[in-house]
Amino acid sequence: SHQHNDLKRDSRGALIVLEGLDRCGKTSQCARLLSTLEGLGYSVESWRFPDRTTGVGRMISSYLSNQSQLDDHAIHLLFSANRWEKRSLMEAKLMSGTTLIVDRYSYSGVAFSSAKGLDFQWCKAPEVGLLAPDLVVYLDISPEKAAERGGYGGERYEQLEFQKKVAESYKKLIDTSWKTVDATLPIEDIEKHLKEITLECIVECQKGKSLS
Ligand code: DGP
Ligand code: NA
Ligand code: NA
Repeated sequence: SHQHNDLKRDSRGALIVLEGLDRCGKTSQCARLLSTLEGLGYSVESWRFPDRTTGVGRMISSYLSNQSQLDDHAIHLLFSANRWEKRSLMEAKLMSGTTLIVDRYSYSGVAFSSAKGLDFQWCKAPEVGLLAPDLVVYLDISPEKAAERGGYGGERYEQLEFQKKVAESYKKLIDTSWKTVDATLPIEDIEKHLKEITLECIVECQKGKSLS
C-alpha cells in the first residue's frame, strides 16, 4: 500500500560492524551475510576498512605491505582519517535506507594501535564523532587457532605474537552491547547466528531508532 511504501522509504538502514583478529573469517562471513540479506530483499552494501581505494587508503596499504614506514601515531591517524573521509557517504546511505555491513571499524583502530603500546584513550580520541554502529559482532577466535588456519597474508600485523596483543586489546573494548560469535564453529552455523542477530538489528532500525 501507499502507507507501507512511505514507511519503507522513511526507515533507515542499520550500521552493522564485524570485528575480530586477522583470519577470524570476518571477510567471508560479510560476503555471505550480504548475499543473504540481498536475497531477502533488503537494500544492503558491504564495506570494509581500511578502504584501500582512496588516496589515504593507498598510503595505508603501502604501510601494511611494508613498502613504507610510518610513525605509529601517524598511521593511526591515517586509519582514522580513512573512516572520516567515508563518514558523509555512510550517513547518506543509512538515511536512504541502505544497511551497511562493515568489515572492521574504529574498534580495529583502537585494538591494533594500542597493541603497539599506544595509549588507549589517545587511540580512541580521533574516532569520536564517527557514526556509532547499531550492532558490533565480534568473531571470537584465539590467536593460536587463527594462526593455525594458515595463510596469514604476510602483511605487517599478521604475526602470532602481535595478534595475541590485539586479542588483549579487543578484550578491553568489548562491552555488553556487542554480540560475540564463536568463530571456530562450522561456517554455516556462524552464518546462521549472524543472520539472526543482524535481522533483529535491522528490524529495530526500521522502527525508527535514531542514528547516533
Ligand atoms: P584487512 O584489510 O581487514 O585485512 O585489514 C588490514 C590490517 O589492518 C589488519 O591487520 C587489521 C589492521 N587494521 C584495520 N584497521 C586498523 C586501524 O584502524 N588501525 C590499525 N593500526 N590497524 C588496523
Ligand atoms: Na589482514
Ligand atoms: Na580481513
